[in-house]
Amino acid sequence: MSQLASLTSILRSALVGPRVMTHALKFDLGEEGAILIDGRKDPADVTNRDGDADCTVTVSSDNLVRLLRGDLNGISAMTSGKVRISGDMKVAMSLQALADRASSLLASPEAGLADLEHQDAAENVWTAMQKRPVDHDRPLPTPTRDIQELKKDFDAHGYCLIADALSPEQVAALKMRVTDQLDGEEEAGIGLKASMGDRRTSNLLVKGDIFQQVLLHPIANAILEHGLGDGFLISTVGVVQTVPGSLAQGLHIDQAYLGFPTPVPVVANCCWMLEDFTEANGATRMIPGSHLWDPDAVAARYEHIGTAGGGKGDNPLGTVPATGKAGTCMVFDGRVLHGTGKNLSADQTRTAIFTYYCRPWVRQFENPFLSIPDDVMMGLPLPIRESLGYKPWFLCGGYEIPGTPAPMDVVRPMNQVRRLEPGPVMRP
Ligand SMILES: O=C(O)CCC(=O)C(=O)O
Ligand SMILES: [Fe+2]
Repeated sequence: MSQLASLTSILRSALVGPRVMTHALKFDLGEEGAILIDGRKDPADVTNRDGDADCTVTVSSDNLVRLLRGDLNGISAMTSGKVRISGDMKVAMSLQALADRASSLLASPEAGLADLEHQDAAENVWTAMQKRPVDHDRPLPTPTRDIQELKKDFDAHGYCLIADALSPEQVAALKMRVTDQLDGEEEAGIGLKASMGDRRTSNLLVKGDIFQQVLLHPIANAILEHGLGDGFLISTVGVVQTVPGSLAQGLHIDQAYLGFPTPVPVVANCCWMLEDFTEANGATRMIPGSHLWDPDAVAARYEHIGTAGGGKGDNPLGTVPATGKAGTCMVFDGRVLHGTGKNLSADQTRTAIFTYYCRPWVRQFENPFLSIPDDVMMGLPLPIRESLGYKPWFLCGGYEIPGTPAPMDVVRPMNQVRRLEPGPVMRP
């Protein structure tokens, strides 16, 4: 919703109740439009018509918000030229009564502006819910860096492949760090071994600054925003390494835990290939287009996570391998059927980092406020901290409603919480 639309609706709500205005007052917001309050009617009519008024207040929409909140003094706003009033000044006097009503709707200084942003966020949800037209005749994805093509692949097939998402140097450094970590966890007896026999680890943000780079990739993030809308969260950052003889994972969808089908993706995953992905070494198996299948058809092919797929951990029938050179990134929709491929090779591994994301109102797999120590958290780049949960989205995720953003320089902003000590009368 635009700021004009938000303000219009706030003023309309503010005028419900006892009458505060008996004339017509217009806010001329310049290029942003106009708000005409016709107080001759009861209840007052609030529209964006640019009609005649007894009094016209020329002001920017930002300053109107400040004026109504009481952050901008009317007299000084007039002397500084932020507000100009023409016509009947007496009508302008009713502005105070209007501000008294509207200020509670605009709440506190941050919340006032945040409310407007929240309404934008709410609007984005519905925009994101609009199903996009899909080209069913589109050939299967091949690696590209063209964002429009990537989006089309993502929409049509449920996945797309970003070519050269990582440089050979980045791939080499990440692979070395990942392998050391997997070996170290195994030696320490804390290695996570999946039933398929592959090697896994997660919570990578505490296992090296080097992992931050994959979370700041502009092309991957553009596709994720296309799929999940703005404000998407990091859910987990992990590794899957197939080893010779490791089995195929059962076909599954990554958002299965939601428990119901969704018309748009609610989670999405990025697979950062640190080695060439081939059919032999266990490239991820995909069923292209299955993100758009009827839920019953998905359920019929769903083979659980683990080795249940095909019984013997063979690559499931009807799947294609998502192959690509080391450095390729596959972004896939949380509704597409897929699974780790079987490693048929005698001597190759297949290593990948998986960065997994969810819409901003979904619970993350790794709870960053439990899984990331404070000092590591404060050392993370701001955009990463925001997408770990520091940035509220709509009314979700602030430290007080309405979505109050946390100050960015502290881990737990307890000193910001408005605490009211119960006095004697409030005590039982
Ligand atoms: O290893 C892969 O190729 C896919 C892993 C995966 O789908 C998962 O763990 O959910
Ligand atoms: Fe998966």
